Amino acid sequence: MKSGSETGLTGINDVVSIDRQGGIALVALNNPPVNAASHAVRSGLWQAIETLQNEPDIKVIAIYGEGRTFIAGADIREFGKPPRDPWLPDLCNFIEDCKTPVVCVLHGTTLGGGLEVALASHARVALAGTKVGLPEVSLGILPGAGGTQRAPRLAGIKAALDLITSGKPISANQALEQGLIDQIADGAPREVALTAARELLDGELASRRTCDLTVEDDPQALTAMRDKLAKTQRLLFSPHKCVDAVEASRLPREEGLKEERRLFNDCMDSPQRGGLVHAFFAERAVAKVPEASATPRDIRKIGVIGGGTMGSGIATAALLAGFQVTMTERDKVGLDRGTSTIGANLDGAVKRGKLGAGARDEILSSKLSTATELDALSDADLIIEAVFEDMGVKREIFGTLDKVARQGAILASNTSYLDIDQIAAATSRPEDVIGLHFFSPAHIMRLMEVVVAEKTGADTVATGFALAKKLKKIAVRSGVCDGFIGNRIMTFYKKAADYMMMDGASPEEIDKAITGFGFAMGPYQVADLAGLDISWAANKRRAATRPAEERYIPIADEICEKGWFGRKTGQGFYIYDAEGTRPNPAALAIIDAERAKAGVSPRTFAEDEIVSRFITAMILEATRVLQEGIALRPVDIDAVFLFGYGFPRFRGGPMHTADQIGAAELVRRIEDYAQEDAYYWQVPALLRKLAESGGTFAEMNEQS
Ligand code: TC6
Repeated sequence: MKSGSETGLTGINDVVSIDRQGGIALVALNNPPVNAASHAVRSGLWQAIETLQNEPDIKVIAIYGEGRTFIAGADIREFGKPPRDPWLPDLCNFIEDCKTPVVCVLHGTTLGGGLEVALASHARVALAGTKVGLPEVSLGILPGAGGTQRAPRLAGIKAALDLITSGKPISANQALEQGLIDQIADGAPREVALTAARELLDGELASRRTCDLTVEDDPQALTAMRDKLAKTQRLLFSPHKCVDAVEASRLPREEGLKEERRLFNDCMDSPQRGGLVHAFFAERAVAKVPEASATPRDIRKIGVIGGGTMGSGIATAALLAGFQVTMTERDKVGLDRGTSTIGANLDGAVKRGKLGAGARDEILSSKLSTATELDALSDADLIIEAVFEDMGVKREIFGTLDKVARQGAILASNTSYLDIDQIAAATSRPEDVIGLHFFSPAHIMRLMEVVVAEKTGADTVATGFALAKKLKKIAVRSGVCDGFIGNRIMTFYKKAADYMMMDGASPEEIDKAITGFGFAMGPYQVADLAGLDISWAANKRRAATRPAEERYIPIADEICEKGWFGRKTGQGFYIYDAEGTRPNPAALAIIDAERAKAGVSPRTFAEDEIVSRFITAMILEATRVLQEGIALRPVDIDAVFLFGYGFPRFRGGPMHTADQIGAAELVRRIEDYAQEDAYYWQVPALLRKLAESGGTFAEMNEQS
């Protein structure tokens, strides 16, 4: 402790200080950016409580946070490192046992360990607008600082189960209704802390120990939650442990806390925790790009060229973020179709609670305009082209934009494969040209690849990232190559699936193995949903440059030749009709015929072999993308697959998974598979280097 006095400020350490105001001690936390309960915060708070409870003049202790939030949780960066005393659970018990009443003032996003500190104190006041929650489950753990024991005591078992197993924050009003907090107040945290302390002294605010409350048993709520999780969170570990821990709140405090600790440790040991924490940081790490320090251009008006599914989705995303949008199409029919798709998208947003019912029509009438000429985009700050994938058409459009767009406007293409350098070369201002690759449905999917061409300006890149933030999307920087990061890797691993299909596995078996790994959909379910005609067109485009050594599987092309493009035509690899979804016997017949033609005698593939080949292929191509510098770091590839391709979050992404498997084992697998097809299965130099040096992709993230 630096100094002490009867009145005035005492600095406990760099992040915790005490201000004595008569009989009231205000304890301020100041650990930017989110007041995470780091070791310094925990030890500072411990010392503050220890000191103050031994000062007879101090009648109330009020804890509040400086900056944008009260404690937003345990410091996630300390996870996996050796624990340092005091532990958060011990600190919470220490606060609960404190002889002097303790009140916490909550503001911002009081989450996880932050809410647990508050639940352990003797009264809680939240600033209006505060969000509170126990999001630990989304990091693969449970609220292990007494949250599973104290939340049920205050809010009941059912509300605690919902809060803890969903991980979703609730509003201060909901928290008040549930009994998690005692009061909502207006003002600055310090001022509210002083008032709350005075009210506590006057008896206007009640003070009580949460552990003294008894939990009303609710076996029905526990069973209902277990049933729900068995269906919806089958593959996840921690949600089920959360329920067990809440159930233990029926025990006396010490026994319940012991059980919570046991279950918490099980979660900490689960590999899912590592994957989920990696995903949390991946989401934030991708914004750290070389161009981050450039000043983004001001974007207010957005032009979207094309009213198809993609164009309408992009326009919807922009409208939902409050931008003024002009959509162009070739004719009125196209515009009507686009406008009605946007209307339907906005209806969906209303249904999902993202938009108020009245706002839909207001947006359509005041924020959206349409035109059949590109001239209408002359005042747009950013123009996003989303027409079909044809280089000639795109170059023509960009040539025209070069003439009509205002100076300083950003010209973006939503192409999923094509060369942005070539598109940029159709203009006289390549520094303004960039790829903004959205994923369908564009108003829902969180990923956006920001494709940086050779001459793209740093401020153009920074604008892409700033736009993504406004659209609530996760932007990942990609270099130029066929398919950029995501589609390039997908095109490669899809071939591994096709080879297994040709050699004996059915599309259904492959999809089942991949969904069993945790993907929301298998590759053939995805292909049917995306439209088989899309990959058919890409296959035709690539046919001329396809290397002679490459094994080519024409099964999907033949399905397309029948006019079956997947879901949109009612059949593809599967049939979609009133009887439900099932394997398409005609597609299976095509597969049989192709095998016979190629002289393949089909063999069986176990589920783990399917997963191994699929994931190894994904990592193989991802490693090439990395060594070519298309992706900046392994974590960028993880983010692309987590947020754009349904990679199971609890596995942290392909590169995090690669580290779990180990580079040496991956090399061994590739060399093994290469005995059948030495052209497809080639060990990338970077992977071999990691295998030889014992290095990891995680280390590459840290070094970058
Ligand atoms: C827990 O409490 C367990 C308890 C039991 C123990 C026994 N730790 O998201 P932003 C960083 S588990 C360390 O961009 P926002 C973040 O990485 C925890 N660092 O801001 C970023 O750093 P960068 C339960 C953290 O305003 C910076 O802060 N709590 C933590 O959009 C800004 O973050 C949670 O799960 C942390 N806990 O959103 C809450 N939190 O600038 C996790 C953030 O170097 N956090 N950082 O990249 C969040 O949900 C959000 O960060 C937010 C603020 C809503 C608090």
